[in-house]
Amino acid sequence: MSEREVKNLEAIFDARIERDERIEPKDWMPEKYRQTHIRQISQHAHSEIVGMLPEGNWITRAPSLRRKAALLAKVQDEAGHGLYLYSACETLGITREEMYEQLHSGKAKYSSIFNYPTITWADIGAIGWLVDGAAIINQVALCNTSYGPYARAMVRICKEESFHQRQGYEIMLTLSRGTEEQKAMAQDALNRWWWPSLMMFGPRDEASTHTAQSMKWKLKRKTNDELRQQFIDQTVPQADILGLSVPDPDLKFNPETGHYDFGEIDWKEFWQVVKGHGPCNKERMEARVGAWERGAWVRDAAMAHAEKNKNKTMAKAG
Ligand code: FAQ
Repeated sequence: MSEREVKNLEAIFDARIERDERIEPKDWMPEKYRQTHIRQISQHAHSEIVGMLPEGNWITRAPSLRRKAALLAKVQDEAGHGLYLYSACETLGITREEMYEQLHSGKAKYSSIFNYPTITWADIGAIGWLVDGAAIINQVALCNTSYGPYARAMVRICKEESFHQRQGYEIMLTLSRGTEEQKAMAQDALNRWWWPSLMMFGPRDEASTHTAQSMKWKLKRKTNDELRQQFIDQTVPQADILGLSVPDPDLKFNPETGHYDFGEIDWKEFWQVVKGHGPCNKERMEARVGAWERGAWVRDAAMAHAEKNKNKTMAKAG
């Protein structure tokens, strides 16, 4: 294709973005748009399946049958979200195997939040309330993203995430209205999950590599800082209802801006976790790589079965 032809296609593409038209898999798109989407969607998919691990840790120890059933369903939903997202990403021309390889080799990232341990049952409440709460705020904006398959996956995922958030909040409510020990356990979980939840939204806008371009392409509809502020404004009143205190001495409602001012995030900790040195990075990767290796015989058997069926069908067709 000549340079002029590419320029023309780019102009048509930019105009479609400007008109808020959805870009679909067979449409022409700039290579950088495709690559940026592969990066973000695959990292999002990896986050869903790695995100199953901290909660999976509590399925056998949930305090009642009702809690166990709800947690099991939630973790299964996360596997489903991973599958929608891997499928959406495959429409951009990358295979599932390539994506897994990138996760296992450390080339692709997954959300920093899943590198923290789940020490008590209250952590399951805090994850639902805070981590799913943060995920919804980020993902509601993505329901309107410019790439069709990603936007459609997000609509479905958000419906399920709002159930997850409520089950987490209900655990926190039960604990905070329980015995002194239970309330202390809920407060301890909030203390440990608050700051990592704020980090989920990514670096400050001025330190964000991709935000400016992703906003232009309408991949992102809101910046990292805008979403983080929205999360804080929404979550602090929920903590008040629980009677728990947010572990930030600088947190204060600002009547002039109508938002909460908050303290400095420990960005050194964030980047350490992102670079693989968080409390559970090693354990998470061992679990994922181990599952992939142990599942090899299942994949081989499924492929052999599909091949056998294909041969049978061809023999019948004559
Ligand atoms: N963790 O330039 P930006 C969930 C990286 S789903 C690790 O601002 P971007 C559901 C970033 O990749 C949670 N790395 O990047 C659930 C980039 O590095 P790269 C996941 C991070 O992409 C709940 C570099 O820093 N959600 O929780 C993080 O424009 C409960 C520079 O950053 C999504 O993935 C981080 N937190 O903005 C499941 C949502 N933040 O790739 C189970 C979709 C940034 O150049 C249980 N993703 N980095 O090497 C997004 O909205 C965006 O990708 C952001 C980051 C906002 C996460």
